[in-house]
Amino acid sequence: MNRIVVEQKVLNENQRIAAELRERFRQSNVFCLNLVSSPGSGKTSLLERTLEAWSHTSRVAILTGDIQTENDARRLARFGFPVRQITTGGTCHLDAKMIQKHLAGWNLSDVDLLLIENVGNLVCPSSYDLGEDAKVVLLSVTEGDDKPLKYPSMFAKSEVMVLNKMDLLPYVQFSLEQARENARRVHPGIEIIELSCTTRDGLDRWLNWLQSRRPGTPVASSGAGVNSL
Ligand SMILES: Nc1nc2c(ncn2[C@@H]2O[C@H](COP(=O)(O)OP(=O)(O)OP(=O)(O)O)[C@@H](O)[C@H]2O)c(=O)[nH]1
Ligand SMILES: [Mg+2]
Repeated sequence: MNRIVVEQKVLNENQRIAAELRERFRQSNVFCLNLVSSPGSGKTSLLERTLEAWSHTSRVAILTGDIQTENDARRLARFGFPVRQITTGGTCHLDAKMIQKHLAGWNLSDVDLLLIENVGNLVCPSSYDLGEDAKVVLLSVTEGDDKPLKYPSMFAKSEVMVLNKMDLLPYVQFSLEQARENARRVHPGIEIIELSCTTRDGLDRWLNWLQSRRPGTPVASSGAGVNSL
């Protein structure tokens, strides 16, 4: 019983800070995406493929969450955009306060698109609003097509499901049809984008979705993400 009361307070406080962040993003015209998935589904890989498609002059910034390491920030820093690692020290999700703290010193009027990579976890991040415009959930074909039903909150709250590692489809027991149906059972309107961060097939659909959702996001430089599944 006590645990429920404490959780409620934490979530209310998070909601308050998330609302402040959302207002700041609105005032600075920043479009913010929160990428969520199990560990290893390919969040950092998708960000790598996305950043490499854009010119360095694009007004993009990235916050990446991890329980312990700075590996992801190091991977993403290679593309020349401002990147900050949020190391949670054990906490299994990002919260709005962490975002607020790690935005310090960044002038949001210089940013059109803020990409947040959440900690790899298909449960907890769904409870913590970060002030984002949209959540994007990644599911890789190695994880099983039943995941939308087993972890419904994450899929219900996400605008898009990116089905990643499509290059591995021939080698695993994963029904695309079932995965799509399961996702639509928990979220009838969910957008589904199938791609492979390794082969880059399907990446154009992801880049096009970003463009359509937020006109003004960078256009892919020629040759990037041109293959379709
Ligand atoms: N075959 C294949 N491997 C992929 C693909 N995308 C990512 N990987 C591999 O999957 C592993 C995990 O990818 P990451 O991008 O680090 O995944 P993540 O979701 O950021 O992981 P966490 O930050 O630990 O939650 C790496 O070895 C990637 O090379 C893909 O499309 N196909
Ligand atoms: Mg990562």
